[in-house]
This record gives sequence, structure tokens and C-alpha cells, in this order.
Amino acid sequence: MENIIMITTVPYPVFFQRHAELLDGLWDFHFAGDTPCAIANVPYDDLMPVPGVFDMSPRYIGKRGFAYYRKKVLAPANRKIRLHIGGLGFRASIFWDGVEVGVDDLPYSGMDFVFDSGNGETHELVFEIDNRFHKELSPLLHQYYDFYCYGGFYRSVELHVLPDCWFERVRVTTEDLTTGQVQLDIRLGGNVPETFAFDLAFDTGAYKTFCEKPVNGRILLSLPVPDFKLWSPETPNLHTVSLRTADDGITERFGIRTVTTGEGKIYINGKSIRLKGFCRHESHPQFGPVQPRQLLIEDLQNLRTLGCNFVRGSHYPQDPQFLDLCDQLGFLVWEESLGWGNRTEQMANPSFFNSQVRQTGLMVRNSYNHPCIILWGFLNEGCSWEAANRPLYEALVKAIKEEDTSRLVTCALMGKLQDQCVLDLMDVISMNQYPAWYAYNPDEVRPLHEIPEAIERIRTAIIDGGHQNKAFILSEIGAGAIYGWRDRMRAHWSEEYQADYLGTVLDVMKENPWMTGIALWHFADARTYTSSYALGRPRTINDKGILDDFRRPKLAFDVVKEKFPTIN
Ligand code: ADA
Repeated sequence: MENIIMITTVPYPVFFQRHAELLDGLWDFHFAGDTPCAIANVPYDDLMPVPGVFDMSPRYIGKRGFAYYRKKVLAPANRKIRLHIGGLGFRASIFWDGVEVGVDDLPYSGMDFVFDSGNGETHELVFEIDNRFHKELSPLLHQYYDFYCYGGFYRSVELHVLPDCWFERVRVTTEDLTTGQVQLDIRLGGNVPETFAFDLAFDTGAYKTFCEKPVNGRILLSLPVPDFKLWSPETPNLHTVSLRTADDGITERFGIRTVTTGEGKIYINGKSIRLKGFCRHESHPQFGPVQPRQLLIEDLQNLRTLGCNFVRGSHYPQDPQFLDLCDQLGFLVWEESLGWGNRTEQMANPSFFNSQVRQTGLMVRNSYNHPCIILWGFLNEGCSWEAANRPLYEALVKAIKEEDTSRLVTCALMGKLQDQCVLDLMDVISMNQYPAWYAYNPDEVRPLHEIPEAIERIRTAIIDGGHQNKAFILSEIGAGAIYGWRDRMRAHWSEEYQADYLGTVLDVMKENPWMTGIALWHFADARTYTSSYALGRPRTINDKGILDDFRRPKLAFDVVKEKFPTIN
């Protein structure tokens, strides 16, 4: 059979030769509030789309509690079923024909559940979604986070019917840039035979048959990719590898590239590069975290126009659709697991600690084949200056390195560099700073001079601490601007102040080549908390975006667009 790569609407990996169905569409819906329903007696009285967040729809806006989604699905009797959830929030109990088959308790994470289909061909799939804040049940999300925490399906849901022995994933790791040799780490599931025969093809090449002996369900193969082309930001060449048996098939997409660091720089394929970009929330004023392709394309067009080569996916595992596009368009990505300003009390909580370790390892497994990802991060602005919290940082670095030693590890620190107790764990040092916004001197109207002073203090601390051989990323810096607010005084909240602010930041970056990278905070305005903290967030929006939430450019857009290309 020709090597047919199914062009599906879901991101890679693509499965073929098995029944793989997208369950997106309209589901039966009922919102129950604080009192959960018995699964058999849910009074469905509405419809809701998947993907979609019910708490942004007018009837349920802002509501928190138990929400029930139901869909009738067809699946053959007595087969293994794989349910893939692209990402939801906060948590969901999953029921198949009234029986609980799993709990998805990792917001924004792609998760798989494998279970038996049971008798009959028509089945009832129900999700009981809970979007309430709860320290034990949902330890990864908190009301005080500076981004709104939605309830519903953030990404697509797929249902697969599995063969007796199936392909889980195939991880592809670059081994040699000169020969195009890659390592294939083939992961199998189900009843794995002692000897496993399969066909393998790169790109649209001919299939070749292999017969290997799996060890613990894994097969490692090192093979050169025929007619290989390297992946880089300038030449984002991608390859695919397809594996098939008589009753299953998988196509993974990958890029042949290396990312390394040394002497204070980051190298792609041995060539040093400076990272110029933005932090980006998955957020839209009407659809929340659900991202139609149109939005993804528009955001990446804007980033390209701004002269960016880099995106920090803040502050959670990213939509694989977005990562696929970054692969194709040659953007470099920092992907991080979910965390925001977590303090010692949370880090000591076993439920939080374990959820952090689980979601961080899962993020790496899910995103492993994206060449765009060069940095793994976690615990944004966590309490990294108290030694008591070091064990969690050590556990997260371990969770990453156990899955992937081909990329760099960092995390966005806050506070003073001198106070940190985790720098030795980081391949790259990253810090968030907001001089002249959360200004040091409240008596000044436009304290822009604080920007070069703050960056010079960081430089001094790096040298004094002996860290000058580590690359440094200014992982956040920015100022708020209310879209449409123009002010002759060019003071806080005006578009003018933000334009002057970011212009100053990029002038400083241009004069300081030791700054390996920058991620301005942030790309587009995004809804945030609706608590008392909101007094610092007009309209409950984090409006430090260079575009507003509808992607309308502010004055600063043209300033950054002019300056980024001059920084090399
Ligand atoms: C922090 C945080 C961001 C955002 C920013 C701000 O650095 O990491 O998510 O909250 O501050 O706007 O103050």
C-alpha cells in the first residue's frame, strides 16, 4: 500500500490502519453546580461543543461546579479502547457505559486512557468536569493565578480502537547532523510478542520490513534518514517516519537538529542564536483557551512580522496544534509545565508535588518529537530562594532528564539572583523582571531609567555568582497598556508608555550581547483573575500584551517590529 499519510485535523502523531475517530462536535450537556449527579441520572438539558469551555458561554459564564458532557459512540465489543484527551480543565472523571474508566486531573495536559469496550457496539461516554478550585483535587490551579482558569475541553478528544499489540509512540532523537542518523525509540502497548515484525518508511520512501525483539515493550533502532535535510529556524525541514503492521500504523513527524549551550550561548546545530520573542497565553476573549486554527495562524503571522524567532508557552503545556505550526514555520519554543507563583506551603503539599512531577514528565513525553521545542521549563516564579523547596526542583529536572537529555532545562525565576538555591540545576538561567512598571520608586511618573539599571544588576549578580558561562534569558519584562488609551503624559497604562518601555528594553538588549534571549511579557492581552487582585488588572485583563485580546496592535507593536530585527 502506498505510504498514505492521513491528513487529519489532529496534530501528530497520526495513527492509521486502526479506527481513529475525532469526537469533536456537539455533546449533550448539563451543569449541576456544587452537587454532583449520579451518572445514570444526569438530566441533560443543553448542548455544548467539544472542544469548548462551558464557563465562557453566556448561560454558564463564570460558574464553577460539576458539568456533565455526554456522547454516544460506536465501538466494537470486547476490544481495547484508547481515549486521547488533548487537554481539559480543571479535572474530569470519565465514564464508559456508566463505569468510571479514568480521572484526568492534569489541566492542559494531553492524556490517554486505555480500557475495554465491553459488550455491545453502542456506548455512552460521559465526562464529569469539575472547574472548582480545590487544593487537593486540583492542586495545579489557583484563584490567585494571573490568568483565568477555565472549565471544559481546551482541546480535541479522540477515540481509537486498538489491535492486540499497538504502537504507543515513536520518539525520534537526532544522533548525527552529518549523516542524518536518528534514534527511533519505538514504544509498544498491549500483548507485545517476543519477536515483533513491522514495516518502516521515512517520508514517502518505500517501506522496509524489520523484525526485532522488544525489551519491556520498547525497540531502539538507529537509522540514517534518506535525503535528509536539517531543521533550523531558517530552514524548518521536517521528516516523517511511518511504522505499520497488518493492523496498526503510526506516523511521527520530526526534525533533525541539535540544541546545545556553552560559553553563555545557545546553539542550534552548532550555530549560536539569540532568542527574540514573547511569552504567549492560550487565551481568547470569547473562546478562552480553545484555539481555532485561524487564531494560531494569525498569532504566528504577527510574531513573524514582529521579527520574533522565539515563543515561551506560558504557563502550561502547549496545544500540539500550535507546536506543529511552530515546527513548520521555524519558531523556537520554551514549553513549561503548569505553575504560577507557587510558594513553600504548596511545594510541601504531596498532592501538588506529585502532580508537578507527573505533568512535567508527561509534557516531555507528549512533545518530544517537536523540533521547535529547545527548552523545558516549570514552576514559573516559584519559591526558588528557599532551600526547603529544592527537592521539588530536583525532582522536576530529574523527571525531564529521564525522558529527554537532548534539550535544555530552565525555569523563570523571580526575586534576586543572589538569593537563588537552584541555579546549579539549570542549563540556562532565566529571570522575570518588571523595573519601571512595578517601579522601585513610586514617586516617579516615568522611571524608564530603572530598566538598564535592573539589567545591569542582573549582569553583576551573574558575574559575582560565577554563572557567566551559563546562557541567560530575560524570561519576562513588560508594561501594561489599555488598548486605545492615548496619553500626552505617556504615563502608566497608556499605549505610549508601553511603547517607550519596550523600546528601552530592546535598546538595552542590543547593547548587551551577553543576554542570550528575551521573552517580552506578553504577546496578547488575556483574561485574568476576578478576585481582589483584579484591582491591578483593569477589566480583569492582563493588558501587558503588545496586542489586545482581539489581536489589535498597540503602539508598541511598531516599536518592537522596528527593533527586534536589529538585534543579532
Ligand atoms: C509575572 C508572571 C506573569 C504575569 C506578570 C505580570 O511575572 O509570571 O504570568 O503575571 O508577572 O503581568 O505581572
